[in-house]
Amino acid sequence: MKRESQNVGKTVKYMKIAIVCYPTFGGSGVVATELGMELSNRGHEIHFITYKHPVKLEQLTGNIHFHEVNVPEYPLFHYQPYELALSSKLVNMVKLYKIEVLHVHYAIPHAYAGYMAKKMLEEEGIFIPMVTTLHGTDITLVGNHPFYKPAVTFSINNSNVVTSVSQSLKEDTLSSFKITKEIYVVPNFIDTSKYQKKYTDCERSLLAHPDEKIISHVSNFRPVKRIADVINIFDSIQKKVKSKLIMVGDGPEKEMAENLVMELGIEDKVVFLGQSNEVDEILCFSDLFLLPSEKESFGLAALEAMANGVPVISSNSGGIPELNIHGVSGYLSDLGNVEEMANFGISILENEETLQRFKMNAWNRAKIFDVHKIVPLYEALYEKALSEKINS
Ligand code: GMT
Repeated sequence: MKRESQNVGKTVKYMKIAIVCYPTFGGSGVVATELGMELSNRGHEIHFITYKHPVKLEQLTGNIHFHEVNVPEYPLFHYQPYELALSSKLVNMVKLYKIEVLHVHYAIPHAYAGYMAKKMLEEEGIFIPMVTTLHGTDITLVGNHPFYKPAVTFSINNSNVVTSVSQSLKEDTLSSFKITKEIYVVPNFIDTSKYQKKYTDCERSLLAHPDEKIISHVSNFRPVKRIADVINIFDSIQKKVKSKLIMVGDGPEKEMAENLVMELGIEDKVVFLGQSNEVDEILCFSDLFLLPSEKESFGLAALEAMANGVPVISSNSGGIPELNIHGVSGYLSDLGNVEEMANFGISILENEETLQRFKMNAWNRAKIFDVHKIVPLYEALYEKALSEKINS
């Protein structure tokens, strides 16, 4: 079936696409889910295949399906074999729904399971191309471990198409692994049309007094996010600019963060909200977003903040400089330079005109990463992967 694509004015074939991802609040799962929803809006049939209903998947429509991967418990197994169950599920679903493209998000173990499914299907004369998207920690942290490296290298090199979410992640991948495939950079994206109204209508008085600024941070509170830096940056800012810190998310560093807040005596100024599906509702109240991460392949949380018109104070790690522009949409500092980050934050917050300028710049920067510009890049890569069947 042929149709006109919404943006690029080029003919795109409707495809049946399986998306394998983590169903959690993590960035890779969010990107995969948003991608599937947008592809379905564009007419494709989408099959999410994972162990739980993806948290961000709002509703299942006629052309969005969810297939749960179950791993039967058996006492002999010290570790339950998820990859085995996933690859078998993929084989069954590809055959049942005549799925044409397999898009796996996060190399471990999805690319590995996808490769096994692809090979099993080949035995039955079915060719299914696999697109692998590298998201960050699958390369920079977990995948780099010698226990995983050979399998990660193999699965990347045996994907039909490989994408990474930033140029920086592409370079990290090429320098840490022996990669023989071309890696295409397809950045994270956001549907900016959802934010247009909220950005101007936001009722910030619900969270703070009119003379207080609101600073926020959203993450999985893992060590890589440098949660102590977030608290210390805020502590310095609040000494100069009356403000509140809203911490959204949950994870291993939360208790440490709560203790640090008590030690600093700023309990009345810091709110821990836990995990939330309403991040935009919180961000739209915010004046500043903090992301001092040690590693960040792209920084989806920062893009979400910018789409809400929130300037970003960040480290210059990984792919963040490809998103946040120094002195325009926020500021970037060397990792751990808490004092400079705080001073940059103060310089934005203490002057209303400056704050408004940075807010507008953040919003304009976010528009570069609009879903309608980025998703056609994935569509083109699916077509490229499919063409390998015709050419082989
Ligand atoms: O940030 C996290 O720790 C979650 C992680 C994930 O794997 O879900 O996010 C990664 O993928 C996101 C989506 O592509 C990127 O925006 C994040 O920068 C990246 N996180 C890291 O590289 C630490």
